[in-house]
Amino acid sequence: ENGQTKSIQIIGVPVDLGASRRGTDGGVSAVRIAGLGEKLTKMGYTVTDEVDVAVPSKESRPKETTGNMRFRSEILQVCRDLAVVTRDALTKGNVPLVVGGDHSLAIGSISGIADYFQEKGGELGLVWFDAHADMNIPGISPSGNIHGMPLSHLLGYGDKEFTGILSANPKIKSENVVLVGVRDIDEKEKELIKQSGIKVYSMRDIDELGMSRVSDEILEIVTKGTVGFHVSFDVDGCDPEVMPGSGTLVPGGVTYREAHLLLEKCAETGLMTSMDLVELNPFLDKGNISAERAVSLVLSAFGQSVL
Ligand code: 4U7
Ligand code: MN
Ligand code: MN
Ligand code: MN
Repeated sequence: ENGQTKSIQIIGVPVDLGASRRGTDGGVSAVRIAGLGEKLTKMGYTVTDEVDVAVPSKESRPKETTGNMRFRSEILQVCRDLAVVTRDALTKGNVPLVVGGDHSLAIGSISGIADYFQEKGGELGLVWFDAHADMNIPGISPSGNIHGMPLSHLLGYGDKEFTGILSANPKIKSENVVLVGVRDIDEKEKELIKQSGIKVYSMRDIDELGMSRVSDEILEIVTKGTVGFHVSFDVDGCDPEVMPGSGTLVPGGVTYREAHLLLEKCAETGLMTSMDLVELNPFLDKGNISAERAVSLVLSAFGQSVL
């Protein structure tokens, strides 16, 4: 397309410690079996050696059925390791494509990416596609599950060790963040969202304005004053009929076509720096349909078009 081949590094993070339900660790395999690497190569990308971040299994760790931040130390280690991996990928000229795993991993992936650009004096934009806001912090979270807490920590709220991965600075500024697809927010989480000032496009906004206009508005926000933007794509932002293979389904979500449109428009800006694909759970899926659809969506984000 532009003559020069872009290089992508797929980073597997088989973590499910951040969620109550077992099985998101299998999301990494599901996406690979659906042909992610091969299909990106077919599009003309160079896909460099895939790497995995090591994650302990729930069964190998002492039980933690309650608590403010379940499996805190294990997930902190995973996020610290992952941050170094995403930062190094960018240093080597590769676009990090992080495949999970539950959404707790985004604290690590985005910390590494934001740190890389911060070092160069640039701010990172962030599109957070999700049925949930992921703005809980320990003490207000109703579940203690860290997959409900990544966005707050990237904005500098919550546990100091998680906000301080690689550097003490908040990784993302609230003015550079947009949440889209949201339809399930906890009571106290709502207050933190308001306090933070991040822009939220709910399902109602998509209904009223249409995904085309919503996407344009989102992209204006995340590209304004930034070096580019990361897309953190939680598959549960899509409707459960589109993505049955996920653990925290909420009816009334984004359609398959709307999700494609948003991601096609992300690609068109030429400013997407990196992406997470999270919350796939193949044990809840019908065949491997959710992973196959997720791969197709990722291809759109990387510029696949019909013509
Ligand atoms: B996901 C929840 F209470 N808000 O914090 C919580 F409803 O990464 C769900 O978006 C979080 O899938 C969902 O546990 C996290 C709950
Ligand atoms: Mn999420
Ligand atoms: Mn979610
Ligand atoms: Mn989920």
